[in-house]
Amino acid sequence: MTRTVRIVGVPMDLGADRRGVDMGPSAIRYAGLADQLEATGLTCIDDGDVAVPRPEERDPDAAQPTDGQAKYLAETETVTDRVADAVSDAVSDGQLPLVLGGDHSIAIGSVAGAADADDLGILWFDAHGDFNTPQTTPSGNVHGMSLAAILGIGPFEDEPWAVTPEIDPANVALVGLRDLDDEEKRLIRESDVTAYTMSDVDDRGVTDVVDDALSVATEGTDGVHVSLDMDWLDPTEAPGVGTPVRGGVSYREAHVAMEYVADVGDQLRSFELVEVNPILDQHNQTAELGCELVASAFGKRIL
Ligand code: EXY
Ligand code: MN
Ligand code: MN
Ligand code: MN
Repeated sequence: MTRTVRIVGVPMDLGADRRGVDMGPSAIRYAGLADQLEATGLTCIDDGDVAVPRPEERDPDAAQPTDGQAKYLAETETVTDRVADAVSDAVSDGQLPLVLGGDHSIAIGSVAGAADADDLGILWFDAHGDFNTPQTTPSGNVHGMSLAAILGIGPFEDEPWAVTPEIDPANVALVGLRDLDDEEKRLIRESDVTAYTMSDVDDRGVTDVVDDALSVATEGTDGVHVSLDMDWLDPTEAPGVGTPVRGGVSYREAHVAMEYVADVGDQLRSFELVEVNPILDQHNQTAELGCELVASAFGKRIL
């Protein structure tokens, strides 16, 4: 890959319950992201962080809804617009945007910016479906709704800031599912997305599944957005995540999946690394592993 990588940090934690994921961008940089990318032969520009509304900037009177709603939706809209601008600017400059989270709600902005009025596919690595809506959510956390928001599922169809109309659900693949809510399962089944659970990975092997998932996201599209939620991996490999779930992929399974991503070459439109929460780690190992996986996705090879 010869493209220049544009790093965009998004210290966002309003979409999740546990504090700390706002430190993800710093932890990933501290883990040596720039060195990993340069060792892969890539030039990278670090645009710094998108501004996330600080507590003092928020409307003190805005009562945060209780369960069954979406918390911090106004702030998420602001962050979405800022992320979309940064990502769209990188794409229009012919660069490869690398978005660093921050909780998974930032994907709403990443995808909006990456689509750039083209037909974009999405490959979503995650233990979770992120397919809840404000009506079905058990937590009110937008990081559990971000893919539903992008696709305009349910009440999100009335939130134009959240929806990327260029995304056809038939070009969306989820890989690694193992923790879904009942209503979320129904919404996934009713949609045209392709969902590969960890049972599929067990049955077929990760390379077979990722190969198929990449076909779903690239065939008939102008490019693919890859969203890597670090809770896709097993918590023994990536403990520094806000919503860990046992039974994730191994270190080598994650790397070979990223090597398959690298094989799509210039069809890779944008990439995001999310849900790194360094305060839940022992030695920033989740951020370090995230940097390694990004390098594999951008072409680093063992030999
Ligand atoms: N399904 C649960 C919820 O909607 O609250 C948990 C979601 C976790 C989402 C993480 C980012 O992947
Ligand atoms: Mn520009
Ligand atoms: Mn997620
Ligand atoms: Mn997740």
